[in-house]
Amino acid sequence: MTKVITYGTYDHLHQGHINLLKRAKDLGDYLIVGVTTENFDVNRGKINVEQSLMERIEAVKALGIADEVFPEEYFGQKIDDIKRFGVDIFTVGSDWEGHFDYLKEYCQVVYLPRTEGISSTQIRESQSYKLGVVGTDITIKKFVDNSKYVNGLEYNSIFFDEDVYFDFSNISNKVDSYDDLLKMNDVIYVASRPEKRFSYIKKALEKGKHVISESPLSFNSKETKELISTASNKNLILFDSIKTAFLLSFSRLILLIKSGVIGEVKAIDATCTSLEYKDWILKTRFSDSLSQWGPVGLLPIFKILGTKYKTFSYDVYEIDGIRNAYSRLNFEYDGAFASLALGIGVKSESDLRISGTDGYIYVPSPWWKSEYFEVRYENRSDNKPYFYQSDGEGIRMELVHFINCIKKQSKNYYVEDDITNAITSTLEKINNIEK
Ligand code: C2G
Repeated sequence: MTKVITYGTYDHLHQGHINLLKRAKDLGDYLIVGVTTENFDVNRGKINVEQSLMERIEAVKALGIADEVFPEEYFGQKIDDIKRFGVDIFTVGSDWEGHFDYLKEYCQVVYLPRTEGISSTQIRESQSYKLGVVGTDITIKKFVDNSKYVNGLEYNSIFFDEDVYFDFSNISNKVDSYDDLLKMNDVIYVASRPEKRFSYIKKALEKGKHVISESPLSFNSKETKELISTASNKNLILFDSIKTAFLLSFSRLILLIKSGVIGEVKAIDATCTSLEYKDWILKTRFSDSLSQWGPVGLLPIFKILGTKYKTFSYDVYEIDGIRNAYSRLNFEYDGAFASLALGIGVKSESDLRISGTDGYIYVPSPWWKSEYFEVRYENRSDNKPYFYQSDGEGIRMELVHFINCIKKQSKNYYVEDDITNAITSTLEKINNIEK
């Protein structure tokens, strides 16, 4: 019996895939098909896959061509599989010509002709959304750069609503008014100063546009609730943009904690500081430590301990005339504490520690974009490092999820509405008193 093996993502299974699977089957008597997992695809730079692993496996199985279907999870697995299944022929489409020649040591390698004129990318791009940007925040650069990697989203134009501080010369197509921006685009990215976000978001939603906005959406609980309910009533997607939530390492860390690897969580200590944009903030008064760092700092606390803290206290300090340039926030929960230090005029070790009854998790500085963390125990030999690659500091995955939510009319489950509301209401408590 001649055993043949082939691999693929098979996102939105199409005629090209089907032709290839038939040709592969014709090479022998028994066809084995490896379907890539989400994790493996992200690691090999394929971030736009829309269907889940189960959906893709089911679709391949339903064709009835393959005798066996299984997940492909890691680099190097092909060698293992070939040995494990006793494979005679490895095959893929001619787009991979030469790439898998290293497998010739283990079996015959055949590159089959590819079907021209059809691809998963084409199917995913068949509905592409035009992206308009409003604001002057430094994050715009990274955001527009990373949007290029996302199928179904196409940067279109920008409205600078005030004098720009940074060199945005790489960003083309400036428009003269927010109304023009709304007319030309399907989705709006709001990166203005915090106090202007509410009115931009509100107007965009009223015009039927999906919105992704820097966080916090507002410093007023009523306003944030209003935006969330307007979006929901109009079946529009509103994303409270906190990139860290989409970092693979951060989302895996949350799952690990929920599965009990460090026991019961008793304390969370997070520090977020940077001097990088101090000059900008001093000159433009664009933000302070609370608006700059508050949402990301609060994210692990609310994700792990929930949004219903028992007590909340804080201290804020002025530096160089910036109100709230350094702040410390303390939360008390039933049986747990959390503390947060946020600074734009102070530099400190910006790490994250989550302490539990069995051990703790350490995420090194700068933890909000770290691809690495460690689970540590009393007995050091039990310590375990974790590494998860995420290109684009979470922005790419965030945009992919944003587009998927628009297409599937589903909710953002990385930053849920109760977290968005709790971020606003917590920052509001400080702002009300500090005004
Ligand atoms: N294919 C094809 N014709 C097309 C599109 C795809 O023959 N028009 C083939 C590809 O060459 C591949 C298979 O269909 O052999 C699956 O394609 P994808 O789902 O795009 O998967 P791919 O990224 O090519 O993964 O470990 C994974 C493998 O390396 C291949």
